[in-house]
Amino acid sequence: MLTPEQVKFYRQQGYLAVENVIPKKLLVDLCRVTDEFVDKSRSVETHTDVFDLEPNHTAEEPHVRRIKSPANHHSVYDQAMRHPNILNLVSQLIGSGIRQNGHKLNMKNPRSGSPVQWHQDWAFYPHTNDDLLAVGIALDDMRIENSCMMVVPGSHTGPVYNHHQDGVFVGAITEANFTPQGAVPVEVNAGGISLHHVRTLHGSSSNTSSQPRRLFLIQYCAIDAWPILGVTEWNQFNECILQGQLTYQPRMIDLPIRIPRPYGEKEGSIYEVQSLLEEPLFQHNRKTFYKKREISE
Ligand SMILES: O=C(O)CCC(=O)C(=O)O
Repeated sequence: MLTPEQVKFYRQQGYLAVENVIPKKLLVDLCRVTDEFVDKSRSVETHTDVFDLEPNHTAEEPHVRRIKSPANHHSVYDQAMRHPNILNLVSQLIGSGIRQNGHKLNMKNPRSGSPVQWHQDWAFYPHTNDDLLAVGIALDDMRIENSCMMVVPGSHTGPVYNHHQDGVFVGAITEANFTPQGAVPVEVNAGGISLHHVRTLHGSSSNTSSQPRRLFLIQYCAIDAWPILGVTEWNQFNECILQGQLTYQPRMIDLPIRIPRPYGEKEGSIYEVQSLLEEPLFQHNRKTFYKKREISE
């Protein structure tokens, strides 16, 4: 269980790191299965329903930047997504009725790894209330050196930023003078988790270190939060309920949203969509913290 101090920290700061959440055996299994997936990626040359590939991916040297929807492809990921150690903590923050609305395993190989530009998850999936958060299961120790996620504390109560450029959704903040003022690293050891609120500003740089960085991200929603962009497949939607009963009375909160979300010439993963961004703050293969402050090359 989270302590009252941890709950207070999450409510005030919009993020939290919790150590020792995933049992050792499950962590070992997650790492092993992930290695197996990377090995399988040798047989593909372009993005698939399972793999999002780094530009330098080859059969000899596989570079996967994301396993898409991993819990749909292997029971070990599904087990982790439903693990009571996680659901009990998430319940304390968004209530006991929980639905998941997506999962992905983001990987940054040593001395490579695409950056994820600053964004708010709320721009991708606004709901009738914002009791939504993402949990990141750390498969490796997450440190600033190997490009752990960065967040701006308290930003979950601030503005909803523009993620559009020339009328299309680019999945990253496009406001001219935006700088992630006060950003901090979310450092956590392998087997621990990060949690961030759906409106918290976050992103991560390229990995210039010699250590890998693998983060299994799972998005959890309060069961009474209804997706404003709608539901395409009703049975599938309900299969995503992890705890609690379906409700026909979504809870509505007065919150800013930005829709619609027309895509430009790039669709697919966040990396693809963000590649249209004209002024990315994180640069490829550089550990740029943000525009005006470079912490290392
Ligand atoms: O992998 C990361 O550091 C952040 C990922 C993220 O925010 C995303 O995939 O939406």
